[in-house]
Amino acid sequence: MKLPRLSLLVGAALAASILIGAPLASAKTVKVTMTAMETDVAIDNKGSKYPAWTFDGAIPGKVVRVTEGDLIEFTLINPKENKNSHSMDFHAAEVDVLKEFAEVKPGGTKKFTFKAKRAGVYMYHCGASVMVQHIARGMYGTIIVDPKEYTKDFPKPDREYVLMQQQFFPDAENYKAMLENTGWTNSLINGKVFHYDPVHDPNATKVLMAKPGERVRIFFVNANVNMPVALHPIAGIWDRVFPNGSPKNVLYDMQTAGVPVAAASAFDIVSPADRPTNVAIVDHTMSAALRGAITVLMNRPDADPTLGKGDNILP
Ligand SMILES: [Cu+2]
Repeated sequence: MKLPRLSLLVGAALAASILIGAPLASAKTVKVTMTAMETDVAIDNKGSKYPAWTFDGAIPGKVVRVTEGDLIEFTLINPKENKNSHSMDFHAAEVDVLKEFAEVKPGGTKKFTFKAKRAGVYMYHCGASVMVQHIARGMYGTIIVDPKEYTKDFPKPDREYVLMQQQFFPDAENYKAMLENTGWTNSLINGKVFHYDPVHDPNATKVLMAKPGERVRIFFVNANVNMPVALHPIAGIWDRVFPNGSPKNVLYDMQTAGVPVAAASAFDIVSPADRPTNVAIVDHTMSAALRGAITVLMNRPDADPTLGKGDNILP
């Protein structure tokens, strides 16, 4: 009689331990594949070409979006037609720089996995030597790790946009100038000079849009190789700033907030609900703003309902 009872107890304990571990079962496995491409891309609204190094042929690379706890299975393909080794450094990963982030020669492929343990917004970039050149030529992107749930302090926004800023060095081969921070002529926002600013560039056709009163969250990533960013919304105030995009880090009522090199933050703006307005999101560092780092956010009742929603966060 005693033995069956014991086995029941053991069985119950096993079931309990499995149940306690249950939340992990909801985490997803997300497969992400990128191909390093050495190719010409347009770096302004006129279509001027530049010999870029890219992930999948675009500056910046695609937005990777996962949820806290997810496992990312990543594959980097470096086609044999390329002349350089490339690599992947996800700032959201806690791994071994010499193993997971190692360089891949042309013709090679590398796979690694990591768990996205900490909610936030992070840069990813190529870390192959000379790293300054691989970033300055365009090998970077954004990975967003969403928290498992939104909260009162970290509410679900009405619209979301990703903005990545980069110092542009027209002499693509001169990595010494990149290291010495000389010779950069422009700031790129999501890969183009004045990408979303028809005020300063008549060739610009895009702006960010929202309806008056909506909460707009800007995931801002500083992909400059040397310069910090002072992000300010002209004619607005950041309702909240979340350094590193973490729900645990909340700053209220900020005019300007700094974003160091290779850092990222989430910036919330809620424009007045009773009138249409335009806001210019700038790196208030004047040498960057007037060289391309200005983005117009139009708040109007007839705002395009698809912009800043779903997959359309990097227009
Ligand atoms: Cu590279």
